[in-house]
Amino acid sequence: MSRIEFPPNFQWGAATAAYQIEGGMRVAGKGESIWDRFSHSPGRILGGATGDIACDSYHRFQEDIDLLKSMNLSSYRFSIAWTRIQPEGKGPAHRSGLDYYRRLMEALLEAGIRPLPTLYHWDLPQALEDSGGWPARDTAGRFADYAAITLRELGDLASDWVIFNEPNVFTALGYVLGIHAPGHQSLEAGLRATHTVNLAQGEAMRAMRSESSGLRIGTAFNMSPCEPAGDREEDAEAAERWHRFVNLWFLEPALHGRYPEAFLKGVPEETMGIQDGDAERMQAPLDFLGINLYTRSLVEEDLNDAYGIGAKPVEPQGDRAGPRTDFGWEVWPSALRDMVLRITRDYDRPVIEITENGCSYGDAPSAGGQIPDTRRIEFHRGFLQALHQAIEAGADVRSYHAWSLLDNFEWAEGYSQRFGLAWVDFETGERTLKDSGLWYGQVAQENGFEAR
Ligand code: IFM
Repeated sequence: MSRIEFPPNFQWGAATAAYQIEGGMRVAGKGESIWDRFSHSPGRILGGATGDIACDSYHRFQEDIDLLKSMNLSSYRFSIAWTRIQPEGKGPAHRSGLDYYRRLMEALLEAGIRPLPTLYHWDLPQALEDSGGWPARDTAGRFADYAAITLRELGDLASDWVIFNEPNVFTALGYVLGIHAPGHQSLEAGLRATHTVNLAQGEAMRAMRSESSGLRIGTAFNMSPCEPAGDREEDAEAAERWHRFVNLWFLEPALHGRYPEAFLKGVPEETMGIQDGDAERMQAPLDFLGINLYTRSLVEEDLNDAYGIGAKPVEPQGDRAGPRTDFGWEVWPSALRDMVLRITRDYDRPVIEITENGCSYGDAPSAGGQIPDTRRIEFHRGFLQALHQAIEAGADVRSYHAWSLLDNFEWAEGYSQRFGLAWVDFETGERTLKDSGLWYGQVAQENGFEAR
């Protein structure tokens, strides 16, 4: 057995998001978000679940911090609900919303834990959706105003900030596929949304920097290494185009002010509403790249795909396939190594933070109250081992955040998918560390573990 040792000062953390854990939907003047509206619309969420109460972290955040402490974690990634700061998505800051996040962040600092806030984890104010949502160019300016207000008021409590969570996911699922809020099904709206988000990323970064100095700013990109499904050259080219769309569509504009060549017929500039000067506006020289990674993508050529990318992901089959989580996602640990090394190679060794990685398994408390989620331990062990290989090969990775600290509201799946290191009893709100949480706490304390 050899020991896997992470670099000194490596940060061990866990992640959550406002709508998924906070509850407190009707308290202290909070405005309605697209997820409040969507989850209350019949037939949208499995079992009719909503985030009205969720893990009740709005009232129980000290218990969450106690869990982080008991696992020896030094970083907590959470998100700020825009509608607590600006209930209608514009106008002056709402004092009680700011006070909530101030109390949370002060308590984290008190516990010796880095607060790593995300400005946008999918909960757009409904009032902004009513005036066009992300497909409307104006939303970029509204977002930059919100970013400025938030940094003005809370910038003294955190130096490290994440702008967006998984822009490729919320634009595709919310505007093209319609399975997430706000539930639209329009390719054109989805493409326009991607451009507004890219503009917003640049504008928000400039606004944040003008409010507070010494910030480290990143975005959490949902990434997945794209491998050709077959041996044909066409599949290899399709996998490369898919990589550009899935992994780089929000990264290239930020770092280089341009869109990657993902589409067969070039970037659909007119559909996206690209204007003169946007190349400069989109630029956001990120200080670190957040990577959220769950699985790999196998891709084959499909010249009839709706986007015009000429590619589609396919399910791994037979002996090429890894085991599945309860969500059906393939467990493929080397995906994390491959993705981190590809980004390290192509972007001149950027600073990387793993902002999410985790798995859904439903293991429930045994009669003795213990939660024996051994598959989750194996999942994290495998991915951490792969991440360590990437670091050994030269990647500059500074942190790892398990998704998630708590079982929580898993979007369209309601409460059916449990990703937590801690079990949550949704009747009582009680939290109990699972065996994986106990194991992860030891890894954090020892900054490594014995390899198998
Ligand atoms: O729960 C989500 C999270 O909000 C964003 N990344 C993926 C997680 C699991 O689906």
